[in-house]
Amino acid sequence: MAGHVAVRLVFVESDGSRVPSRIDWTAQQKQRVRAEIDEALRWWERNLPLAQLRFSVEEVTLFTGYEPIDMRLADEGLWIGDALRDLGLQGDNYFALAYEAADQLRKTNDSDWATTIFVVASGGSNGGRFADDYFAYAYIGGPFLVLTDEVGPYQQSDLAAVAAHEIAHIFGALDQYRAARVPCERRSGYLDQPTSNSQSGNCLLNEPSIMIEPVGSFNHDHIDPAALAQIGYRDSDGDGIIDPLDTTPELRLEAELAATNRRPSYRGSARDLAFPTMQQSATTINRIARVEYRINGGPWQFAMADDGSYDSAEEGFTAVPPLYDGTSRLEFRAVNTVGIASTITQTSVSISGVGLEPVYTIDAPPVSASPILTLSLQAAPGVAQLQLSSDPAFADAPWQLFQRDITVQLAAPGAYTYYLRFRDSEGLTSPSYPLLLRYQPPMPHIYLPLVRR
Ligand SMILES: [Ca+2]
Ligand SMILES: [Ca+2]
Ligand SMILES: [Ca+2]
Ligand SMILES: [Zn+2]
Repeated sequence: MAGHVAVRLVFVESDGSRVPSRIDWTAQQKQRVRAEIDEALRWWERNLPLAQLRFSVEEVTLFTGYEPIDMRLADEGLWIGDALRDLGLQGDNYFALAYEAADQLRKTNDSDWATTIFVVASGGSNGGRFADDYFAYAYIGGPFLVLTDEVGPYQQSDLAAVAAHEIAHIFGALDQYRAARVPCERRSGYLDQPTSNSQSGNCLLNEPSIMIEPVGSFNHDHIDPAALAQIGYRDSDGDGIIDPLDTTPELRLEAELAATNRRPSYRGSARDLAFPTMQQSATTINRIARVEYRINGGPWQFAMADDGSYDSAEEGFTAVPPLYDGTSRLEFRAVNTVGIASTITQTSVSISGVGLEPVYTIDAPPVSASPILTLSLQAAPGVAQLQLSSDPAFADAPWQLFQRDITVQLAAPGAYTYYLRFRDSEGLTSPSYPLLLRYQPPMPHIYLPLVRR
């Protein structure tokens, strides 16, 4: 359970087309259920601080010809199939439809995961339970979970706690209460972890948990280590990045292309390597954040993504390093969205005919008391233009005429990295130079309260 999870919250409504409708949702009931679901989602976000967890909810009412609360678990496909076809999907296999619905939702929201929560109105019948007494269940690993609005023997105000328990199943956690009879050794989840806190058998752990008793655990934020490990929340090397997010990118330099403007260009690809899993196919939700290279150990230079932006787990890149005459050592690496870098791929190249590397001096005040800073520049003759940006790719930063003094205005107190590069009259660009700019205003005056008499 990590990253952005899109949730489709479905209020299932009987329309009387197959059997007479007995129960109708009211706006007030829907609002109450929505608030409880939101509470459950906030609970997980709060309790998994290393997971970068964020839920977004899309609420929808979908119709079925059946009265779902009067049905049994074995017949769930009838009303769930109706509801998913009401969403506009086609087909008979309701599990396939549920995966398709989740996949669509994930794509629309550009989220990492998606799931569906079906809530059925019980209208007080059978103590808020289905015909065979179920009131809340989920499929391990998804694609959906089901709740009645009155959650059976629980209080309506405990719907959040029950939903929190079911959501854990969606991400691989198994039940631990005695009656579920899950053996300690049964493994589950992305990390394939045992149920060591199960009450069935003599398990290693015996801790209060949302997977044993939802209500008290919900109120006291109790999730045992085994359930945490099953949902992937384990940090084996203690670096603050949980295992499924603790991934490393791989970089491949594929070609050195013919020189353009006397400088060779390089093409390659970078790919984030998923944390290994025993259970399902390996997946990473991290993306390549950038590919960069340095020349003779100088500052890191930004390589452009072939499709214009670094926004997926696999990216092609192209770079035209700003090289000058002589032999240069080039080191390439990829960095992912959790800040982990690939190993460095090194190459060297000799070029001539470009000229010698010009010398630039950039003087910036170490700390400025004003938000407006002045940079003093010295450059070789022939330098015509410069580009200054807080973006290492210089997107949207216009080339401006070279000046000896340029000013930067910072928005708020703090430290900022800016990048500066030059271009000569022949169109050759220099490497980009990172600048750390600090704006630290003097201590504010303390105003004494004005007393009116
Ligand atoms: Ca109805
Ligand atoms: Ca880690
Ligand atoms: Ca891309
Ligand atoms: Zn359960």
